[in-house]
Amino acid sequence: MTLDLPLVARGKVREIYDAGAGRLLLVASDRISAYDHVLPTPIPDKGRVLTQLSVWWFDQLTPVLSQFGASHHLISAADVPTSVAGRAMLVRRLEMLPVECVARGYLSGSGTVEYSKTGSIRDVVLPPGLVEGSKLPSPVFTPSTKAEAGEHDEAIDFSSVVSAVGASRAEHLRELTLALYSRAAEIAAGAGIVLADTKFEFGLEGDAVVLGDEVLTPDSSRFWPSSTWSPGAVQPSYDKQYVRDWLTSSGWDRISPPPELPEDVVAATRERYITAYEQLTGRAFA
Ligand code: PZK
Repeated sequence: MTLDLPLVARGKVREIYDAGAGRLLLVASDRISAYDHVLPTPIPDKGRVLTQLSVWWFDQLTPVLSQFGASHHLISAADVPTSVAGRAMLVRRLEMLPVECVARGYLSGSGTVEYSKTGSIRDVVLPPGLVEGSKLPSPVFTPSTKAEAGEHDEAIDFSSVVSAVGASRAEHLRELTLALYSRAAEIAAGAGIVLADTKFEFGLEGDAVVLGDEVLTPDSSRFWPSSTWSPGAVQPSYDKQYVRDWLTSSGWDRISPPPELPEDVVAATRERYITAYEQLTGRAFA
């Protein structure tokens, strides 16, 4: 697949093209990453599932965005080149803000690591006694920098957001991020899924804040099955658990190029993505 459009940016598993007239085309691939590597084996339909999930979330979140005088960047997921049908979004080109807006309702991953050392995530003080997977007393805004290629995002203080975008916009982003997370977590809970945390990226159109990127996919969020949630251990990932378990059992050293996945792991992982989509949206995946 090669689109005859100028490439604007390339991520590990997706690309952005210039679609002209102030628009971009966000294309999701079937590539999957694990342990900071892109695996050589694609997961069929992953790009379509994540794109359709993102489109569904944009629609679900429109009332919350409207309450904040904000909007989202999606123009259409239907009017895209045939070669990327179903896995691309035509979006408005924004002036992206240089912060990742992370909301956490549960303690996990890098949040647990930092909390275990300091009792806080940067300037956000948390109560004592929390463990990996704990539900937080209330959701918190833990912004991060946008890392360079190959680097990890780095947690930043709220004061750094203020320095980057100004005090009133920083407060607006925090309130909007928490409202979007809370609504999404409520919707996910109704479908038997814990939304542990998620990352949003916003841009500007003039002075108006616009929600960009992909939203609330397993690549930007941690989803856990509610049925097995149990704080005190790393929760099984909704989507990548078979992949991680297989890679671990394969003896791969996490440094060398990763091995090809066996077809049963590919099939089970594909089913997990589709089930997540169907469970969340209540729709059959086409
Ligand atoms: C934009 N990214 C991150 C996403 C990548 C990189 N609506 C927009 N306007 C201007 N810029 C962006 C967006 C969006 N979304 C987002 N980089 C630029 C990103 C996907 C793949 F390689």
